[in-house]
Amino acid sequence: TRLVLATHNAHKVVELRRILGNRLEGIELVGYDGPEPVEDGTTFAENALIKARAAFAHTGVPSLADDSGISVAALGGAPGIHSARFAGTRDDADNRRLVLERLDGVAERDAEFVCAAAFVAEGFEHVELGRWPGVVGAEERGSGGFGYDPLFVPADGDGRSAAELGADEKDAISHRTRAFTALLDAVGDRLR
Ligand code: ITT
Repeated sequence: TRLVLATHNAHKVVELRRILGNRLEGIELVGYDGPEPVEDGTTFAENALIKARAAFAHTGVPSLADDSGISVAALGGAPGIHSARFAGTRDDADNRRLVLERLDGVAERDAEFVCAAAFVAEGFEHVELGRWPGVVGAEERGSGGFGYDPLFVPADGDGRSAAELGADEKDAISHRTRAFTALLDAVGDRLR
């Protein structure tokens, strides 16, 4: 059996292979380099479904997609679904800098990572959300992970940023793990 990972983000592919690998033995996870749909949904869940539907339409192979980002309470939930292009480009360093700039002098730094995990197959679709609460730190710390990880200090941790965690530590509690674990639990045998 094959499953398409409907993302162009290489960091997500790495994490998804780790997260899904041990749960999907015997299933081949294939990458996706087909057309990218317009992500014009208004929620993480809608955009994840848009991406999974586009990949299924293009490949005919049951498809998984991930739409994710960071929501900062003091910024009214921004960057949220606009996380990938918050600073106008797709540059992660620019995006991080802009978040720190917007939070300059702001004491209330609650944030959460959110991931929507979508599965689309013939006549069937399902989406689950995963959340990872924390705060935006005062500055960037660590070199692991990707995207906003150097800024994000998990609430359930020991003060290290997500980029200071080992891959196994991030996988144990991340929004992506929570979303895809819930998806596999809900969809189960349909993946096979
Ligand atoms: P695809 O749509 O092709 O999957 P993308 O990078 O455009 O790839 P999104 O639209 O879902 O994906 O944007 C997600 C952004 O949120 C991404 O660029 C990261 O900056 C950030 N992000 C998501 N998960 C993250 C994580 O685990 N750690 C740090 N940043 C994350």
